[in-house]
Amino acid sequence: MTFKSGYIAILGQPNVGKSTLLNNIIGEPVAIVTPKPQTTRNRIIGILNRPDMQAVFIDTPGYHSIPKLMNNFMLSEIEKSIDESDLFCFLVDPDSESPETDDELMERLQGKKPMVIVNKADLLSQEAKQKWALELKERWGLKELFFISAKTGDGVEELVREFASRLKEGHPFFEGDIYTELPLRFLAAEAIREQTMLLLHQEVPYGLAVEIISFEEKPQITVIKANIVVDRESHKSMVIGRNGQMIKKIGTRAREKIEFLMSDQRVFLDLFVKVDLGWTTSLEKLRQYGYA
Ligand SMILES: Nc1nc2c(ncn2[C@@H]2O[C@H](COP(=O)(O)OP(=O)(O)OP(=O)(O)O)[C@@H](O)[C@H]2O)c(=O)[nH]1
Ligand SMILES: [Mg+2]
Repeated sequence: MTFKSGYIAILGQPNVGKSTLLNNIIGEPVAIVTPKPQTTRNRIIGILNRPDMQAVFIDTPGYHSIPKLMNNFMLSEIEKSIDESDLFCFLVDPDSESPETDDELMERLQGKKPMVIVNKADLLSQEAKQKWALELKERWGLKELFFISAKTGDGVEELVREFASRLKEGHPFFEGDIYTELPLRFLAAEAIREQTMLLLHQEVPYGLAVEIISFEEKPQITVIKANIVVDRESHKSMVIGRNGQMIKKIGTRAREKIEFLMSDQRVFLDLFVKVDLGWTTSLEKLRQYGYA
């Protein structure tokens, strides 16, 4: 039996469902998902191990070009992912408000034969699918186009089989049966950021970061202390909530997710709020919170 392996980058504009697709393929909630654009900030590795292949997926931040410091970091994460990968999944929302951004990314992927995938097909009628298939094929001169629903899983297994047929023969990159090589500290910080984003509806998300203060794995329990960092004084009270109700809720939900990621080991999570005025505009601060 020939064994195949390779890196597959998942690319596309914010909110198209890249992280949902990664999680569906891997079968674990490795990347955080929220209804808000620009959820993913770092490259997220998910490893699919099958008897005849190891496919290493890289979920990337949403492709966009608003000139801000954080975005420069996110764009560099996208660039690295493109350089490292053998295959390219280009997720599109055909009804995108910014089709020119898709054109830009398509230009960047010139010569790399990206597989163009329309996600959220569960929201499209049969007629809409036909219409978009025609339009997108003509716009980019495509021979084929894939329709999937990362949320329901429709079309995902067919897609994975397509990757398998396109990957080259090679050895596994990662030993054992691990599904990611991201450290638990990072996954825990992401789980806290995810629950904060899900529970807060204002503009807090963009100035939000999570800083792990300590992470102690004891025999019976893992004790994690973390700061939820906001960039404005007024955001502190939103995160805390009336009588501390909000931060308590964030803590409970994030702890449950971290326990799940740690195969149901017990976790004690202690959360604090830290105001770091305008941190998103300082290169040094970005580095401090892991965005460099
Ligand atoms: N109906 C439907 N919703 C989906 C599908 N895939 C993703 N979503 C939803 O779309 C939203 C964004 O999903 P994400 O996976 O976070 O999108 P993303 O591309 O990773 O977003 P960024 O990290 O911000 O770039 C979430 O609310 C998902 O539940 C799908 O196939 N169908
Ligand atoms: Mg994402």
